[in-house]
Order: sequence, then C-alpha cells, then structure tokens
Amino acid sequence: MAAPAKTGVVIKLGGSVITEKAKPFTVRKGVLERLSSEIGEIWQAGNWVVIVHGGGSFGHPVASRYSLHVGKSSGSPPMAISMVEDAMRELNREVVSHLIKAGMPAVGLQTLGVAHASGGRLDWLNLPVYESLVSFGVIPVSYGSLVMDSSLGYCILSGDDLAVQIAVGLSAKKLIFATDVEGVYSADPKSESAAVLLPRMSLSRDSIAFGSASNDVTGGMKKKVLSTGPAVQAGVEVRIVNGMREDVLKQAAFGKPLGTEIVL
Ligand code: ATP
Ligand code: IP8
Repeated sequence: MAAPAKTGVVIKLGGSVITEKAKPFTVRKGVLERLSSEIGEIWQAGNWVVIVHGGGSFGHPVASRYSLHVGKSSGSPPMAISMVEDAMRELNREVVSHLIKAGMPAVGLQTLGVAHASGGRLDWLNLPVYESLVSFGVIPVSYGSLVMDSSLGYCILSGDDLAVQIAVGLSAKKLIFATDVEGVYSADPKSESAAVLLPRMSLSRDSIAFGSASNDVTGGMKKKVLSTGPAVQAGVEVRIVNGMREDVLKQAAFGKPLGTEIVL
C-alpha cells in the first residue's frame, strides 16, 4: 500500500509527561488534556497523525518487577505478561479517551497484535493497518509494551522504537518526542545544574553524558536518542521537545525550531 499523501507527524508522548513516573499508576490528566487539544490543532491543520505513548508509571514498574524486558529467561509467570499488557491498556485507554473528548477519531492499537520482535528488536510491524487508518482520517494510538519475540520468547518493545519504525514506514515528515525536559542536554539537567541544552545533536559526532534510567526498563533518554537513527537517515525531521510546556508540541509540529533536533 502507498504511503499516505498528506504530511505526516508521528508523536511519541513520553511516559514522563503523561504520567508521574515516580508515582505508580498516576496519569497527569491536566497535561494529557492540554496535549490532546494541541494534537487536535496539528491534525485539523491537515496533517495525518500517529500517536505512540510510553510506559511511564504504568508499564515500567510492572516490567521491572518481573524483569519482562529480558524475556522468558526471567522465568516470569504468565500472569506477569497479562499484568504488563493490562497496565499499558489502562494507560492507552486514558490517552485514547482524552483524544476522543478533544474531538479526534482516535483508535487504540494493541502492540502485541501489530508488532513482533526477534532478539529484542522489532522485526515485523503491521504498517498497512496504520496506513489504512490514517487514510480514513483516523489517529492510531500505539504504545510501548510486551511483544512476542522469536528468540527471547517475549520482550518489552519501547514506544520510541515503535515510533521510529512507524515514522520511517509511513514516510512521515516529522517525528516529535514530547518529554519532561526541554530536549537533549550536555548532561542530565535534573542532576547537573550546569548542563546546557543542545539545539542540535549529532548521532555520529556528539558524545553526551546521560543520567541513569533507574525507573525505566527501556533505557531512558540515551536509548531514545540512539534509537532515532533510522528515522534521521530516512530524512524524517526528528525533534525532542518539552511536552510539559504549553504549545511547545504544537509549535514544533508547525515548524518552530524548539528543543533538540537530532541529526546524523
Ligand atoms: P517513557 O520511556 O516512560 O516514555 P520518556 O520518553 O518521557 O519516558 P525518559 O525515558 O523518562 O522519557 O527520559 C526523559 C528523562 O531523561 C528526563 O526526565 C531527564 O531527566 C533524563 N535525562 C538523562 N540524561 C539526559 C540528557 N543528557 N539530556 C536530557 N535529559 C536527560
Ligand atoms: O516507555 C516501554 O515503552 P517506553 C513500555 O516507550 C513498558 O520505553 C511496558 C515498559
């Protein structure tokens, strides 16, 4: 199937933005409501939009408790698989219903049913489903979660990887990661007060100090930045911005050079 004709924007809503990452199962409803209205403006301007969201304080604590990210060698009971998927479905339901309330035709897609991995890496994605939905003006809403894996049995697929592959597969114009910081800094801004924001970060030239990602089984900001390579290479404009500040996501989608642009 051909890529959709209109300009496409893939948005990864970070778990650090839509949930309180340090408080298990806590959604930031006010933030989600505001972001939904910004997404509405992006969509109403004639762009097709795909949303992917992260695990935040829903998926990460459950995946970490049962070490689901290392696969079946963790010896986790089948109930753990059910629990992580259920936690992510609960968060997905919140995101989808906020988008619907803001007037958008949002449809949640269960990651386990549209994606598959091998050795912890995505090896199959049902792109035609995304293409068909956006061709009808629908906004698919996906999320990082547990997927089946042909060598590990199962693994945790990050929403970052999913967003990158959707952006590449659908030839999106932009891929925007909304996080709880302004962008990529010279070091973790939460622990290094002297850290400076980088307007551009080169994947091949810049070496950045990243903070540890203790409440994140998929590797935090470092993994996010490194995972963007295929999208940057494919010519997608990739940006990491602050989703906690009003209108930043919207303005970035409309072309304002906010946050950090990731380049080769
Ligand atoms: P999720 O994986 O739940 O979707 P997210 O995508 O919102 O989460 P995180 O993985 O939590 O994002 O990454 C954002 C965090 O990365 C920030 O809160 C910040 O403290 C941390 N961080 C570590 N090193 C850096 C750095 N060099 N520059 C910017 N942020 C950094
Ligand atoms: O937060 C991981 O997705 P991410 C989701 O986008 C789970 O890395 C279940 C931990």
